[in-house]
Amino acid sequence: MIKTVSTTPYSDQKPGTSGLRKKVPVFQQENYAENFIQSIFDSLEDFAGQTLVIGGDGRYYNREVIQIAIKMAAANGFGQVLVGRGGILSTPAASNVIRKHKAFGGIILSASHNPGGPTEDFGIKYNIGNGGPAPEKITDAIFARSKVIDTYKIADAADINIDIEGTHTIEGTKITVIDPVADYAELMEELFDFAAIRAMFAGGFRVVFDAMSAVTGPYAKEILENRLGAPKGSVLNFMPLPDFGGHHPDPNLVHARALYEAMMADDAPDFGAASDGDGDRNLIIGRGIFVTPSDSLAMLAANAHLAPGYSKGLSGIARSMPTSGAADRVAEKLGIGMYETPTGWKFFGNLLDADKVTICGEESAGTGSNHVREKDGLWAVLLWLNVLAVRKESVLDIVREHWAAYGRNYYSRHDYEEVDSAAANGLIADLRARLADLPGKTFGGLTVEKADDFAYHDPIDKSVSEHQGIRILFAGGSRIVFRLSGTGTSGATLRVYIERFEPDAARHDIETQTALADLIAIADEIADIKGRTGRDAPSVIT
Ligand code: VG1
Ligand code: CO
Repeated sequence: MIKTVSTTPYSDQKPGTSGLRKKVPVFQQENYAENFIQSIFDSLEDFAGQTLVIGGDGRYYNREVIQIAIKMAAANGFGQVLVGRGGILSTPAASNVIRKHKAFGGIILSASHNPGGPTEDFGIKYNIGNGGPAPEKITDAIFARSKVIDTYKIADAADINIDIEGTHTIEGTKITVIDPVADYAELMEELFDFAAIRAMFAGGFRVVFDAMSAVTGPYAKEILENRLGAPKGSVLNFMPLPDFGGHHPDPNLVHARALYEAMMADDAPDFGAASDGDGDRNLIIGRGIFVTPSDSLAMLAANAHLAPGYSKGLSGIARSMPTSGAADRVAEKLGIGMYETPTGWKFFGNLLDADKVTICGEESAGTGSNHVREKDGLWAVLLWLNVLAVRKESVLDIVREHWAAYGRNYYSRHDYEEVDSAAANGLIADLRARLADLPGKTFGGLTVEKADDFAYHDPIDKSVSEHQGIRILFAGGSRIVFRLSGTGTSGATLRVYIERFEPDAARHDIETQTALADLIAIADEIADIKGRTGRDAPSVIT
C-alpha cells in the first residue's frame, strides 16, 4: 500500500556546496528526511519507471534513511532501485553505477569528510543522470519545494534486507541489492595498467592506504590488496564504521597526522594515501614529501598520458577558483583549455559532459576525471601508482622535477571553524564593499593588482553563479582568497586560501608557512581576521 502522509515544511533544507548537511538529531526530527527526499522527487520530471541508485558512506543513520528512500522511491513510481549492499556506495562508485546502469539519478547519503555518530553529521545529496551532483538549478528547486511541501508518499512495506545481494519488489518497483565494489573495480581496471602496478608491488614497492574507517575500505582492500597484490595489511582502518572510529574522516595533515608522521620516517613506505568519509577525496604523501592537492592535480595532469585510460591525452583541465594555478601552467604547456570554476564538483559536470576537460581538481583534496562525475579518491591514488610504475622514480623526484620545470606554487589553506556567523558574514561583506579601493594599494611590499568577487559564467549552459569568493591578486602572481564554507553544520567556517608562485628552483625548499608568512600577515591585515573572529590562529591549516 502506498501512503500519502501529511507533513509540515522545514525552513532550513537548503543544499550547500554538496547536498544538505545537518547534525543527525536535525535529520531525526519528524519527517525531516522524508520531506527532503520528497522535495527532490517533486523537483524532477518524467522518472516514472526509471532507475534510481541509492547508497551512502555507512555513517550513523545511513541504514535508516536507506530504507526510507527505498520505500519512497517505490511509492513515487521509480521502476527500479539499485542499492549498495549494506547501504554502502562510495560517492564515486555511486556516480559510476548511475552512469553504467543508465539510471535517472541517485541519492547519496553522506556528509563526506564531516564526523559521524549520533550527535555528528549526516547528509543527503541528489545526483543526476550523468552521475554528477545536481546543478544549482535543481538544488534551488529542491529548496523551494521543501519550504512548501505538505505531503510525501511512502510504501507501507517491510524493510528490505540490504545485507544480502538479491532482488525484491515493493509496489511493483524492483529493488536490487548490488555489490558496491564490483562495477567500480572493473572501471579502474579499464583505466589503469594493473599489470604494471602489480609488478611494481611485486618488486617490493611499499604502499600504505588509510581508509579512515570510512567507505573506501572495501574498495581499497579489493583493488590494492586482492587485485594488485599489495601485501595484506597495506590498507589500514578498512572497516567502515558508523562513527569512523570517533575520528574526523578528512584526509588532511591534521586528521591523517599519523600517516603523515609515518611517511616522514627514514624507513617509510614508498607511497602513502588516504581517503575521506565518502571516498571522493585523496591524500597523497610520498616518502618524505606531502603533495598538496593543487600540486597533485597539476602533476597528474602532466603525467596522465602514461595511464592507458588517458593515453590519448587530455582535452582540457578544470580547477576550482581557490585551487592553485599550478595546473594552469600544465594546460598552457600542453596547449589545452583551462577552466576556473566555483568551489564544488557540481560545476565540473557540464565541462566534462561537453568534453571540454578530462581532468578536474580542487585544493580540498579532490581530483577526478571524465570516468565519473564526482571527484574520486582511489582513482587519484591509482593514477599516481600507475605514473610511479611507469616512471620508476620516487614521488619526491617527480615532485622536484615538476617544480623545476613549471615553478612551484606555495599554497596553504587556513580554516577558522565554527566562528560566529554574523562575524564571518560581516568580514566578507566588508571586504566586498572595499574591493574597488584595493587595487594599487600596497601591503607589506606587495601591491594589489586586482580584487573581485568571483562570479562564474558557465560556458555550456550560460548559467551565472555569483559571490563565489573574494579574490585579492597581487602583482607577481601571489593571491589571497576568502570564502565561507558551504558544508559546515555549526556556525560559519572562514576559509583563507594563500598562494605564492616561485619560479626559481633554488627557492623550492622553503617550509610552506614560512614561504607564505608575508601573505598570511597581509590576509589578517586586510580582513582583520583576528579582530573579527576573536581567534589568534586558524583551527586547521592544510
Ligand atoms: C568543501 C571544499 C570543496 C568540496 C566540498 C565537498 O566545501 O572546500 O572543495 O567540493 O567541501 O567535498 P566548502 O563549501 O566547505 O568549502 V566533500 O568530500 O565534503 O563532498
Ligand atoms: Co567527500
